[in-house]
Amino acid sequence: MGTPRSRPAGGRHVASARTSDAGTASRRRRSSEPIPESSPLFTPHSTIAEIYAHPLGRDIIDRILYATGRSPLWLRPLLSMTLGTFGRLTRRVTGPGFVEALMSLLDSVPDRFPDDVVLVGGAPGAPEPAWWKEAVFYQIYPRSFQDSDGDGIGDLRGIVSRLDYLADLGVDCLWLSPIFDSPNEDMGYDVRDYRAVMPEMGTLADLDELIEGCHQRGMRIILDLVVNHTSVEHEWFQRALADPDGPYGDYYIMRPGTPDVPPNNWTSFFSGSAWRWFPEAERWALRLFAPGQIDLNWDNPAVRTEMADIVRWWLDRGIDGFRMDVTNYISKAEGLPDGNEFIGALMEFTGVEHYFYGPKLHPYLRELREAGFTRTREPRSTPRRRHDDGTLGDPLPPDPVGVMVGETPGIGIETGRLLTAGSRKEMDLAFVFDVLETPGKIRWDRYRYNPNYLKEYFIEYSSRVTSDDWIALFFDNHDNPRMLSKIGNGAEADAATRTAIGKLLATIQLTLRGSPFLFQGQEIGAANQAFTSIDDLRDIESLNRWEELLAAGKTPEKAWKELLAGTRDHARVPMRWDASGGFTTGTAWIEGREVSGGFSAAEQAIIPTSIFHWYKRLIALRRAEPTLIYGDVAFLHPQANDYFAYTRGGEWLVEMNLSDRSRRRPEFAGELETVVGTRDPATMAPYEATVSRIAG
Ligand code: ISL
Repeated sequence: MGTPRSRPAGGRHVASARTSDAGTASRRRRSSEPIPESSPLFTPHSTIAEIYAHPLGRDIIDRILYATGRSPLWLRPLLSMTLGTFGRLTRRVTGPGFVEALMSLLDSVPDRFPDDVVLVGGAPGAPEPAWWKEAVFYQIYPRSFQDSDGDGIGDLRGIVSRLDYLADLGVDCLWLSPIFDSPNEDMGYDVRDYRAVMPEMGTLADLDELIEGCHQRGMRIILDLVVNHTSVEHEWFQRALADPDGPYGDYYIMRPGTPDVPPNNWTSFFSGSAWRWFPEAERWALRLFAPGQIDLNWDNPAVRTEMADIVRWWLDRGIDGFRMDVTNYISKAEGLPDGNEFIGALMEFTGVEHYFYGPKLHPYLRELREAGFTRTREPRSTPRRRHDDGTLGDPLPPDPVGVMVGETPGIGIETGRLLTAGSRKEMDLAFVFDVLETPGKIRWDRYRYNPNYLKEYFIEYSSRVTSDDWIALFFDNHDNPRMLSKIGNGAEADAATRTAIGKLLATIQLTLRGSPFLFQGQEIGAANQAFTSIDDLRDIESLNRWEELLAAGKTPEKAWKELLAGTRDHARVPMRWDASGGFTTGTAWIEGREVSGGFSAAEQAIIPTSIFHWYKRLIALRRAEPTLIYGDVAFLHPQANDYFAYTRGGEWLVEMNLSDRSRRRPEFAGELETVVGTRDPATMAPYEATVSRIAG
C-alpha cells in the first residue's frame, strides 16, 4: 500500500506524449494543473491515468502493453478507472498484491522532470553538442574479433592489428566487451580483478598500445564496467567468505539462514533461484546472474568508492569512458521483499520490480559521475582531432567527463530519460531494449520481425524526447541474435535480400537522431548461425536454459527450437575476415556456422555495392553533415504501411521500403539529389533505402 509522501517543491506538471492516445487522454485530464503539495502519491483512489502520467508508471504500463502485445488504445477505456477497482477486477488474473506492489514501487520514485524540461513531444531546440552525440560507436566482442596468437581466443593485439580496418570504416569510438581478468563463467561479465587484463587477451601493456593506437587514429575507446556484480573469485568476495562479519561481508548482499530456504523468491536471469548458499560462510549471497556472479551491495559507501576509484584509474590511463553493465540494477529495494508472482510471470523473472529501478539508483549514478567519471587529472593520452577532410590534427584537450553509457534492461523511454537527460547530470546514454523484439514476442520465439515496428517504435520514441535528451540507436549486441536475421527469418539466405536488409538497418541507425552503436559484423551483413546442436553453444545462459527446459519436460526438439531462436551465441561467433575465416590460425573457442560466400570483410571490401561500402558511405556522410546528427526529425506519411521516411533539418530525405516486395513510392514535393542508393521516382525495390539531399 502506498504511503503518503510530500511532492517535490513547486509541485509538478504532468508529462504526456504526442503520438499516443492514452497519453493524450491523460494530458487532457491534468495537463498544466500543478499537483498540490503533500498530497499522497498513489492510493487505491488514484486512477490509471494518474499512474500513466508518472514516468515510471508510464513505462510500466507501456511495458505491460508491450509484453502482452497490446496497443495503447486498449488502455483508453481504463484510464478513469481507480486502482482499487482495477485491482478487484483483475485479481483473478494477477493474484493478490499486484496493485499494492505497483503503488509501493511508484511511491519509491519521487523523480520527475523539472518543469523546464517536462514538455514531452519532440520539442525542437538545439541540443547541446557533445562528441558522443556525433560519434559512431563500434562494439567489439574481443573474444571473437581477432586472435593474434593462435589460441583460438580473440585478444588485444588482434584488435590492434585491425585498427586500420576500423579507422577506414570511419567509426569514432570503440567499446570493448569485458577484457578484465575473469574466470569467464559469463564471458568476462564476472570480473576477478578490475585493474588487470585477462591473460588470454593480453597484458596491460597491450591495452596501453590499443588505447594509443585508437587515439593516434582519432578514435576514442571505452571499456565495459561490470558494476552490479563481481566474480565469486574476486578478492573482495573471497575475503567476504573468509569473514562474513568483517568489512568485506558488507560489500555483497549476503544473508545468514539455512541452506534450504533462500532469503526471498527472486529468480536468476540464468535459471533457478537468485541466491546461492555458501556453506563455508553459512551465508546466502545474491547472484542475479550466474552462480559465480555475486551482486555487490551499493548501499555500502565503500563499494561506491571502490567503483569510483576504478573508473578514475582507467580514465587516467586514457580510457574515454565506460559502458556500464546492468547499471540500473545496482540499487535494491530495502529489505529485499519477495517479488510479486504475477509481475514475475509477466517479466519472466521474479523480483525484478525490486531492483530494475531501485530507490537509490539516481543518487548513486550522480555520485559515480562526480567521483569517478569527472576528470581531475590529465589522462596519459587523448584522441587526435579528426578534420573534416579525414586528416588528423593535434591531440584534443581531455574530455572533462568520461562518457557514461548505461546498459539498462527493463528501462523504458521515460525512465531512460530520467537517467540520461543532460540537465540531470547522471548518465549520458542508456540502452532501451524494446526495439529488439516486436510487441508480445520474446527473444526465444521464432518469428518474423516486421520492420514496420521499427518505424512505429522510432516515431514514438522521437516524439517523447526533447532537446535535453539523446538516445542510443542499436539493433545488435552480444546478447542478441542478429536483427538482420530476425527480419529476414530465413529469407536472408538470398544474398540480395540479405544485402538489402543490412543496408536498411544501417540507414536507420546512421540517419536517425541519436548515437549509433554498431556491433561487430553488422557492417559485413553478419547473420544468425546454423547451429545444429547444444554442443555448438558456449553461453552459460543457453546451456542453463537447455537443462531447465528439459527438466521441465520439454522435448529436446522443442527446447532446441527455442535455443536456436534466442541464443546469444549467434552474435558471439568469430568475425569473418575472409572467405576462409581469418579469425585464428588455431581452433576457435566457438565455431561460426554461417559461411555463405560474399559476407566476409575481404569479400565485402571488393564489392562496391556491398553492405560494408554502404556503411562507410553513410558514416562519412554523417560526419560531413552535422544536420544528419543534430537536425530535427520530421516523419512523413506516418500511417503508410511499409514506407518509412523522414527528413532531417529540412535538408535531407531518408526513405525506406520496409517490405520484401516492390512498392509505389509516395510523391515528394521538392527537388532531390540522391546521394546514397538509387532512387526511381515511381517504385521502391524490396527493403530499399535511399538518402537524398533536398535541393533549395
Ligand atoms: O540476456 C539476457 C538475460 O536474459 C539479458 O537480459 C542480459 O542478461 C541483460 O541485458 C544484461 O546483460 C549484461 O549483463 C549480463 C551479461 O551476461 C550480459 O552479457 C551483459 O550484456 C550479466 O553481467
